[in-house]
Amino acid sequence: RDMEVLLVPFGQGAGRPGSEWGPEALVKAGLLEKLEAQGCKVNRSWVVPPAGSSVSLEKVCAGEQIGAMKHSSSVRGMNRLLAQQASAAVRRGRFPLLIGGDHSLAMGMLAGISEHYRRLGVIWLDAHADMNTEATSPSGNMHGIPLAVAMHVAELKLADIWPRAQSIDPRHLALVGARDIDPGESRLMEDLHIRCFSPQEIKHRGAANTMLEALQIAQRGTDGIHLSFDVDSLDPQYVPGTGTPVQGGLVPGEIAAAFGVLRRSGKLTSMDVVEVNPQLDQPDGRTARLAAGLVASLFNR
Ligand code: DIR
Ligand code: MN
Ligand code: MN
Ligand code: MN
Repeated sequence: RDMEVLLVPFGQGAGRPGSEWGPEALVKAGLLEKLEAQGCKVNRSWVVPPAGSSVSLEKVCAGEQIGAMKHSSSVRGMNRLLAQQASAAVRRGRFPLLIGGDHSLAMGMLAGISEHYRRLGVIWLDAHADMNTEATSPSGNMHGIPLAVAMHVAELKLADIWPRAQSIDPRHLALVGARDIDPGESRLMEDLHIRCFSPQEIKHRGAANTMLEALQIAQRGTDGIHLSFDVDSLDPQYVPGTGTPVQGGLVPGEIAAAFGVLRRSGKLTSMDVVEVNPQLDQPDGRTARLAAGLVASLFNR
């Protein structure tokens, strides 16, 4: 498989620092070598603002603050750069794999990809629902709003990030592993009839069965499927290195089984792995190693 690995050392969408070191940790954990060993052609690029300094980041990202959201202008600026790269990767016929970084980066990814996959299905593997709006966000953190942005129900729209973007239809979205849902998110999920598979349901029915149903939701009537993998979907005992841990999460075997379903389907057209925070990880880097192994397993032939 011809892959475009987009390494984005950016964490300003999260409430605490550290996820900007995620790409380095995942590379160090051998993710790219694993992919290559499995026969993937890995084209890698670091997506950083020109000149790489925080000063130029602010310049690139100049713009007004949106409501009370923190770092909203730099998050938007970073996502514009990312959308451009993601779109270019699809145009070249490559599979875009984003390595973040915090989950606000999914906005740039979905913006760029949706230029090509106009009816994009999305599988969102996360402890959270990530569909607060600027009005409902209890934290002001941009990593809590990407799905509301993607569905064009927030103030910020995908089209503000990438002009040729297409919004995500809630009927083509499946949430997997969510167990920490804010009141505004819960209302939106009801209003839009969004399917959410809780860890409880996954444990009861089995991870493979659950993912089969999630896959059907993302596949029916769509022309591509994006998998968004927030590592906090896993239980904190396995992923100490993430910024917003929530008890009662999935075990690695459940993610592996769910990924097996996705791998065998051959339907994924893009992916991100986000919210690895090496500053919070154990010294042995176990969170990055676990995430690297699971991501690589998706592309094993
Ligand atoms: C919370 C946390 N719902 C918020 N969101 C996180 O800040 O809006 N998403 N951590 O991954
Ligand atoms: Mn998330
Ligand atoms: Mn999360
Ligand atoms: Mn209704």
